[in-house]
Amino acid sequence: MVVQVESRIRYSNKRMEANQTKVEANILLLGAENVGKSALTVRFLTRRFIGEYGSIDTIYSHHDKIDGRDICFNIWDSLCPQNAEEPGHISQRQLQWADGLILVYSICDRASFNVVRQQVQYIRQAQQKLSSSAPLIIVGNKRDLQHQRVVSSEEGRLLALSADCGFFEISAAEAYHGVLMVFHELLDLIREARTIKKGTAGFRGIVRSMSAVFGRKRTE
Ligand SMILES: Nc1nc2c(ncn2[C@@H]2O[C@H](COP(=O)(O)OP(=O)(O)OP(=O)(O)O)[C@@H](O)[C@H]2O)c(=O)[nH]1
Ligand SMILES: [Mg+2]
Repeated sequence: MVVQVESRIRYSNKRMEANQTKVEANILLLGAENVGKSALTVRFLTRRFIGEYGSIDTIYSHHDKIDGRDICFNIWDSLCPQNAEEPGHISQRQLQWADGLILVYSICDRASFNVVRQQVQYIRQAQQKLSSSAPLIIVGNKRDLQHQRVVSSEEGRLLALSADCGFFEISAAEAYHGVLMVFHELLDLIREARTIKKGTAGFRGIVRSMSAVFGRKRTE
């Protein structure tokens, strides 16, 4: 079973993207060590759960066709820096690269939930400075380990709501479907964010044209 909370803002942008043939999305996975970032990535790419993944920091490219459109997912499966003082550190390069982010914690690991909380705060502040609107999805993984649960669904959902993020609880070990939903939801949010950005740029263009016209009138 997958628990999901929709992000607050949803617009249908599929028609507006109709003239684009290919969509490319850079997706960054973040979170503490051992929460299942690689398991999620590999599940999405191969539909399989292989158990052990090693610790590697890699960007994978994955081509797909969704609603008749070619999609290229670039997925950065990151490593949490081994820095006890700043476990949630995110580099500027990562933030500038990402069109959308997946923040993963384990429902059995309170410290990993705290890392995600810290990362969400950091990203939202940094995004204000960078004027970035890359969407975020929080994922509580290892849902199959109910007997070891220490973070409730409610806590995850509340954190997501407070920072306007999507939210899912899944088990990368048990099922492919939940993982697929996470990536597809994030793709939808990325496309919506792009549509809004384009709309804002268009509106700014109209304002600029109008001021040019009125400006000229004044000097005539
Ligand atoms: N029970 C269970 N185990 C999982 C799940 N997802 C991942 N694991 C296990 O958790 C461990 C860590 O998974 P990884 O995918 O390597 O975690 P990671 O976040 O990529 O870890 P680092 O790359 O070291 O930061 C592995 O032993 C996985 O088999 C899950 O949904 N349920
Ligand atoms: Mg990993």
